[in-house]
Amino acid sequence: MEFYKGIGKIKYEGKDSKNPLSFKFYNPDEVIAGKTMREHLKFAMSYWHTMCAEGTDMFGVGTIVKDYGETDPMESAKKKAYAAFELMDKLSIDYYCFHDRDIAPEGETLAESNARLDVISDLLLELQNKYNKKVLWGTANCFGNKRYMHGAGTSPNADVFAFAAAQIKKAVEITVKLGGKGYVFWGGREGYETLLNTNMALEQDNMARLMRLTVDYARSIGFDGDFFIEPKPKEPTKHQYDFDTATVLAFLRKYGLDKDFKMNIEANHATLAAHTFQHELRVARDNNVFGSIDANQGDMNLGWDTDQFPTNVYETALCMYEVIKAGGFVNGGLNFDAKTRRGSNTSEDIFLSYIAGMDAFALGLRIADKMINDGRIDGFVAERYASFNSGIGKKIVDGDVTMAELEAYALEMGDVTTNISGKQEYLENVMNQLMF
Ligand code: XLS
Ligand code: NI
Ligand code: NI
Repeated sequence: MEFYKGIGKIKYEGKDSKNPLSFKFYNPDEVIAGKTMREHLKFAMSYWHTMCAEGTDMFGVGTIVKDYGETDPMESAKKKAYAAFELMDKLSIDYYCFHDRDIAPEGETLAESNARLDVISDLLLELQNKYNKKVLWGTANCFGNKRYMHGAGTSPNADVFAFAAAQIKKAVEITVKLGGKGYVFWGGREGYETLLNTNMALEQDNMARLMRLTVDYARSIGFDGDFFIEPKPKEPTKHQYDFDTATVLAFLRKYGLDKDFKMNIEANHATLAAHTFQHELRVARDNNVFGSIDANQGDMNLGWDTDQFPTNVYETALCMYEVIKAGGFVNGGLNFDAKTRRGSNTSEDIFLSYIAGMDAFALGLRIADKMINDGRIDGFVAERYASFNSGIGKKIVDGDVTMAELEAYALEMGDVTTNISGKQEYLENVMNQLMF
């Protein structure tokens, strides 16, 4: 059975092609800086947006039908799996990411939900082998069901904590069964609406307890991949604890979890935290916790997570620059945590959206490689800090100086006489020159 009829395998046709169903910039086997584009970019499909989301919003029902021709939820879940692999195959996407409830519908009881996951994960494993596809990461949806109205790991209700733990245990097992090298924590409702009813200290301690329990359990069943935590400052809760990379880092260090967790940075979440995407990536890279990316983009005029397919090449270029500088992906990759607009409601739109996103990142990779080879930007930054390579600067960096010595140095100097220009506009123009 074919779900995306009339759409064949998407091929690279180059930048002059006018065929909408072709890649203009993503040429999977082309080698850039010693690796194929496919290896650099490690594209993944998000099961929830691509296979499940029907275009609903706060004001209206779905505009896209995703029942795959079935009325029974389990039959629909099976067809969905077949459709998912057809789509990945046609788009040459090697990985996918999923929540437990995306792949198999929740049952009446936990036992029934788990049994359903067993059935569907058998099918997914079979399809992975047939199509040569892999799981990038798995996760548990601990935010959709009404039991999670006050959070999961941070719920004031211990029964909810226990239920979330049970759900995560199973999600980890399924991730391991499917060979995933990543497991994500996104604290969908791990935050608060008002401090008037919240014991923030206990909630954060409990979240750390849940993460520690998960790590220990996952390691005990042979999971040797990375745990990722995905920062987001707000939505759906007013204030989420995993606000941004810096906040999450402090949390992980406080609870001794920093050796097991890396960041899954999402572009739109950076925007919501009033940071650039590159800032979040840089903080992760500088602290050796860069892990994976949820590739999307927001809208600068809106204050919520619009999860649009990324098409802004300036952003993807600066992103790929950080990724290359971080040494590339190890267990992570580029997961398109993105959905077609409510008005883009055909199956073809899903393909056009992935093509747009993949081409934008392919361009980003090409430009990042140019930035690095060109060397003007890196060279400028190195030169800007050159005063720390010798003399008093070197002593400061080496920890080889006292306050009294610095005072003596400054007294002798009288005042600072030179400060070189930061040349922001020049560097922005270098970027344009490299891009166009
Ligand atoms: C929502 C998050 C979510 C995570 C996975 O804003 O981005 O989709 O990536 O739970
Ligand atoms: Ni995400
Ligand atoms: Ni998001």
